[in-house]
Amino acid sequence: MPVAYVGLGSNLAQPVQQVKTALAELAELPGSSLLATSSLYQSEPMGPSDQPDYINAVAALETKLSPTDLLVELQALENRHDRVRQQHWGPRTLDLDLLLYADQQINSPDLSVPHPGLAERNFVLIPLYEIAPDLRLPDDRRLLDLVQGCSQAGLRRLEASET
Ligand code: ROI
Repeated sequence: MPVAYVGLGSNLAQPVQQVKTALAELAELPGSSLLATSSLYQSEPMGPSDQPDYINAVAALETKLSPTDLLVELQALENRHDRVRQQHWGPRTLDLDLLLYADQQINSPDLSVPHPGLAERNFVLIPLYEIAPDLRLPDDRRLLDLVQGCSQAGLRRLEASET
């Protein structure tokens, strides 16, 4: 079965709780099982800085769902968390990004895989590396090299006692 990686982010309405609940809900998606979840990380906002820090994590799912069907499920899950799209790159209760789907490269109007921001975002790379240290991107770049090239500034792994 294909393995997909999903990035989670929240900076509103009890972000730690949002992310923990969403991880539990990912485990319940149809035709899917949760293989691994990263620690939770606190990260400074990318984009406008007049918003709270984010809580980020990454999950690995084994799934029978196609990339499009998985995207539909992720969007439904976001909406159940009262996701409202306000300003571009503004705060959000829950953001679920389909980061990777097996070794597929997809460029359609509503889905780009790998996620276009993946290689530049330490709050994605570091949690992903925690659960998939040997991963290569579909273009054969090693995750390790991307991690070594990214700054860890503004990113902090939460201790279990903080979650
Ligand atoms: N910044 C951080 N640190 N974490 C996110 O998950 C995140 N998500 C976003 C934008 C607004 C780009 N900034 C973020 O969508």
